[in-house]
Amino acid sequence: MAIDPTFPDPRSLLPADRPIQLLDADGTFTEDPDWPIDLDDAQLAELYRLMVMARQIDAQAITLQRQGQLGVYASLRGQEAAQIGTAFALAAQDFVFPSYREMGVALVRGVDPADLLHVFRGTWLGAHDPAKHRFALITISIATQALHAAGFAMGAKLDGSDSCAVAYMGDGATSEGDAHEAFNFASVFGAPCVFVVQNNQYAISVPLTRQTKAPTIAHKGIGYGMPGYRCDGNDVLGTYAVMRQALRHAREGNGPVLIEAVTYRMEAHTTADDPTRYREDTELEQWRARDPITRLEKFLRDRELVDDEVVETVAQAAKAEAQSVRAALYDAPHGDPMELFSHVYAEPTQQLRDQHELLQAELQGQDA
Ligand SMILES: Cc1ncc(C[n+]2csc(CCOP(=O)(O)OP(=O)(O)O)c2C)c(N)n1
Repeated sequence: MAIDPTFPDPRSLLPADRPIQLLDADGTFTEDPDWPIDLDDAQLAELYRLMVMARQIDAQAITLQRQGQLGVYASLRGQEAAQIGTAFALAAQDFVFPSYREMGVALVRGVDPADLLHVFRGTWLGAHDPAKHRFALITISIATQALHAAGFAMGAKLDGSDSCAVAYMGDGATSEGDAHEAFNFASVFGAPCVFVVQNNQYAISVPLTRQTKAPTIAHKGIGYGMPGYRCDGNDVLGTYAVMRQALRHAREGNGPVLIEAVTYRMEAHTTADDPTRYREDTELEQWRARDPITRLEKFLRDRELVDDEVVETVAQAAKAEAQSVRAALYDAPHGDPMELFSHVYAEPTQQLRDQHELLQAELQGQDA
C-alpha cells in the first residue's frame, strides 16, 4: 500500500512494455491513440530541415575540432530525433537546461550554433542569451543541469507561471547523486519539470549494462513517484508525441515526468575518445539501419511532402549554414573571462570575490 493514500496506481507510472514508436525504421507510420500528434505538413517538413541542419553543423564542428579550431566537441549524430522531436514540442515559455550534447535542441530554440561552439573553442562561456532563447548555458558536470531544472520548475510553480523546465541528460547521468536529488525534489514538490534522458547506450566507454540494474531507465521514474515514458529515440514523431504528453502532464500540475529516448551515439563520445576500443562495428551497423533522418525522409517521400529536389535544397541550405557557422566562429571576438563570476549569485560570496581577484591579477600579469 502506498504511503500517501492519494498516490496513483503505481502501475500507471511504469513505462509500456515496448518503447513508444510511431515511425518505424522503414519510415512506416502507425497512429497510436495514446500518443497523438498534431503536426501539419509544414511542421513535418520543418522537423526534417532541422534534423538535416543539426547533422550538417555537427559534422562541421567535428571538422573544426580536427583542424584545431575547437578544443573538443561532443557529437549528437544519431540523436537528432531524440533532441529535435522533444524540443519541437516545447512552448515558448519553457526553459531548457542542456548538457554538452544538445546542439539539436539549441537549433530548435533559435540559438546560433556558432554562439554555442564558443564553449568548445574556449573563447567564451557561451555567447547566446539564455533568457532570450530560454536555453541555459551548457553544463559539462554531469547531471548538475537536472538540479537547475528542478529549481527553475519550483520557481515557476511558486510564481504561478505556466513554464515547464526541461533537463536533457544522458543515461550515465541518471547514476549521479545530482540526478537523484533533482528527480526526488521535483516529484515531492510537484514541480513542472521534464527530465529527458537520451539513452545513447554509453557513458563514454561504460555500456548501459554496467550503468544500471534497473530494467530500463524509464523504470527509475516509479522510485520517485513520477511516470516514466520510454520511446524509440530515433523516431522523431514518437519523441515529439511523448514530450507533448509529458509537458501537458507537468503543466497541468501533476509533477515531473521522466522520458527515456532509446537511441545511439554514432560518433565517439567526444572528439577526444576512440570508440573502437569498446564497441563493435557490427553494433554501429545495426543502429545505422535505424537512422532517424533516413526514416523521416522515407515517410515524407511516401506522403509526397519531399522529393529529390527538396532533399537537395535542404542539404544545400544545411551546408551553407554550416559554412557560415565556421566563418562566424573565426571572426567572433573572444568573450570576457571575468564574466565567469558575473551571474553566479545576486550577491557574490567572499570566495567568488577572491577568485575574481586572483584571475584578474593573473590576466593582468599575462598582458604585462
Ligand atoms: C560530475 C562529473 N563526473 C564525471 C565527468 C566526466 N564525464 C564526462 S562525460 C561522462 C559520461 C556521461 O555519459 P552520459 O550521461 O550517458 O551522457 P552522454 O555523454 O552519453 O551523452 C563522464 C563520466 C563529468 N563531466 N562530470
